[in-house]
Amino acid sequence: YQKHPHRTSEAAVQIEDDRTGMNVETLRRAFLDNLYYIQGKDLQLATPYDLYMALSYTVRDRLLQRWLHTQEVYLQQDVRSVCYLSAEYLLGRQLGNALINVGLYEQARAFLKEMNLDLRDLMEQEIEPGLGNGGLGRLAACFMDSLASLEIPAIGYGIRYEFGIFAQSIRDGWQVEQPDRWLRYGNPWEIPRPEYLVEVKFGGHTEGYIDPAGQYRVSWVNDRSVLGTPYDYPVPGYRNDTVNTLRLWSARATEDFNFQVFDSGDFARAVADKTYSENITKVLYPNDNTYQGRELRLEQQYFFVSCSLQDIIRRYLSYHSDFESFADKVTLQINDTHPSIGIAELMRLLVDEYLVGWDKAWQITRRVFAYTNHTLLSEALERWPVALFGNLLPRHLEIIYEINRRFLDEVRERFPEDEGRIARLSLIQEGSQKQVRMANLACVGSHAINGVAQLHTELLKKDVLADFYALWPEKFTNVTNGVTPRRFLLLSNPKLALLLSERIGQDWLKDLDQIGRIESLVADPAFRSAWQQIKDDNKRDLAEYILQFNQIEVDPDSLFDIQVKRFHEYKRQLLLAFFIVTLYNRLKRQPDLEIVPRTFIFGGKSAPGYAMAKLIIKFINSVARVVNSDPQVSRHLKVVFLANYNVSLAQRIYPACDLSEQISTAGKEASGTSNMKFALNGALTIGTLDGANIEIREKVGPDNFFLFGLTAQQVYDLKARGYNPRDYYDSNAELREVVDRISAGGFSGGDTNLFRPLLDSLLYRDDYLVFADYQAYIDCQEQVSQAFRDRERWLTMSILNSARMGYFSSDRSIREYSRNIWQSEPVPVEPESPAIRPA
Ligand code: GPQ
Repeated sequence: YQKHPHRTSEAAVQIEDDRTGMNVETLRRAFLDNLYYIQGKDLQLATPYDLYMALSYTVRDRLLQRWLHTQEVYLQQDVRSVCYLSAEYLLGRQLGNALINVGLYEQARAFLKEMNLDLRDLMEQEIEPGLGNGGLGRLAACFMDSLASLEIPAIGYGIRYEFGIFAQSIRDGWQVEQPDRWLRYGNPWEIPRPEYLVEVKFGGHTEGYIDPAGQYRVSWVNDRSVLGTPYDYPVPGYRNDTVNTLRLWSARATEDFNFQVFDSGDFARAVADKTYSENITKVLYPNDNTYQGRELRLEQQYFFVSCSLQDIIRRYLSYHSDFESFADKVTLQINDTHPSIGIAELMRLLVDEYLVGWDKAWQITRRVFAYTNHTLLSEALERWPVALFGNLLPRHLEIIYEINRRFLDEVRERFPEDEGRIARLSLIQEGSQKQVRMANLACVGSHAINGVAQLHTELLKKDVLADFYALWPEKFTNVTNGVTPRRFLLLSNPKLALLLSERIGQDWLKDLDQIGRIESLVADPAFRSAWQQIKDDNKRDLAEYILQFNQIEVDPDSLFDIQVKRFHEYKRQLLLAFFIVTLYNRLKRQPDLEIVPRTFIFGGKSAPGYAMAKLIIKFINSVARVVNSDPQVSRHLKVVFLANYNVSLAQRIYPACDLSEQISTAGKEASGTSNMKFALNGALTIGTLDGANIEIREKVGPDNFFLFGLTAQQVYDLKARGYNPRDYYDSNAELREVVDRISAGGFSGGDTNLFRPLLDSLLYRDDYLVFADYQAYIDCQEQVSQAFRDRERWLTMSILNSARMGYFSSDRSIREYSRNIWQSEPVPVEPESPAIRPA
């Protein structure tokens, strides 16, 4: 008898738990188990989606232990936590990211391969959570990833929109929107927590009363309320044992039916009331960088902020009996002004509900809040009509008036008899329609205010928030944006990631500055040819996608010239379109002209109500049709519009790019973040001195960046002098030729009206200086072509761009927030048995 018989490797596997085990055999068994018991399918019957779900549950099981353990550690150590408040999180697909962060990507690939399944195919099944519009929402998602990867205790709060950003299709060249029913097939990445339900009040009026201690107080007598249910999403750190939480709120009616109405026999109205409450979290407003004063939007903002603050206070009070250490345990970052109503809400909760005195409450509020501004566009600044605001949130309006009264008294003391200044600083904009200025509320109620790139912060100080800067210069800091290298290099460009790791090890994934070590390989022939090969492969992959979805054959050897981002006049997609028409004109004039072959790729959504942006999309598709179908021209040029640009598509596009278009009017793009993702993947940038372009150029070196155009100062001066776009039209023959061809119906089948609004806006206003920058842009594109002709030179520049992008990791951004704004420290979470970390 042998007590320990010889163990086969299979027997050894048995000690692993099927919900936590990390080796290939255990994973395979767990996958089949989940397929059978959750999806109710076996391998024969399973659809690709079933397989995706089974794998997702298998990964989720492995996150859960770490997740619960992390939360336990946070609670036990009573840690200081970062609460990130954002109306948007543009997460992108979860499965690949979770596999990578938890360290199971290779294992999953291996056991699936044994079953003749392809991991990438399963990952493609996931419908991405599109709970954001663009850069602002994506930044929040990168920050959540970095917080967990840096082991910083944090929780993200937001809204669980039932419909995320609309799906875009292109019909006859026009954008058509379809609702994004992303939850239709279930969602393995969320866990509802109905036990943490909270109530949010709306409407009604306020009443004063004297409390038993003889103190005057106010109570809010609301006329309706809505319940918020949290849905928790795990946020795993990269290869550590931290799993933070993203808590998204979903609105529910307080009672299933209004029984009074129900009893009166009006069943339909009773149900309609319920539907009304649940409308609050129905749909994401599809506006980017514009403000639209809709009541439902304010309801959304207040709803999620109130839910979140109540949740934060509940958690805090489970360990504390008063608010003395609240500001030591909690810090609240507001992502733009969308959550800024939180400043009034925290005051209301402290003063009215927890009976903290005003001064004390104000001291706490100002200590916990910090505000990030994301735009310089004045049309994007939120201003709520006082009447609308007071109807929805009567108590908050009173609180804002009181904050304002005290604030303006202070200002008057510091700047006596300066009524202009008072008017500009006031939280209330006077006039025929009084408005609450949310940016002013955010500045007054925060201890820190930051912009998202150096130039942006400087312009905030000099212009948009100049009066606040004069008052409190010490509150202002800059934190330049960053992006996560896990999703935007490792996951999206696996071949390049592998090359890096082979040459410099894997440290770059946790410390992107390490990517600088490839600079010493820039002359290494094997490295160079591997780099080129990978770019070519990635371009071929994208060409295949284009063939499949657009039925356009593009040349993978051509220069891939790409502009993907939301459509907005300030981002100047038109400038690139005008360059294409310029090349078209040259080729029509001189058919034997030898030009560098280019594939122009556009992608991006327009706000459904933004007519000019939609017309620009139509214009680009019209140019595409003419160019691609003209054999004389399409030998050299192709124009492709990729429909429904989203995070998943972005991940395919960045690795395949040669030239990244970052051509906004200087002084308009707060930072930009796709500029970083492109350069990190070895694209060169053609760009203006705007947003983070400036810092990118500084880091990669001016020789490795194609700069053109007016500076922010020159833009300002030109407008101050009086800008007349007509002068440029009159004096520039090629520009005139472009305009005239469009005007004559050259891209609209002879229709001279279709693009009239577009041309008129340029000829008579040109707010974004397309004409003023046209020639500089065309000249700069000529330099691009010259550089691309010299493939060795281009390759060197490509490598140097990636090598010098270390600074633009969102890990660096988060370290700066932690040090300069949050004063928060990492809290490492130790692995808890029986979780076994893979090699
Ligand atoms: N941004 Cl205000 C958005 O994506 N949506 C918005 O509503 C506002 C700003 C962007 C901004 O345009 C980019 O320049 C930034 O890089 C991004 O926020 C993140 O800061």
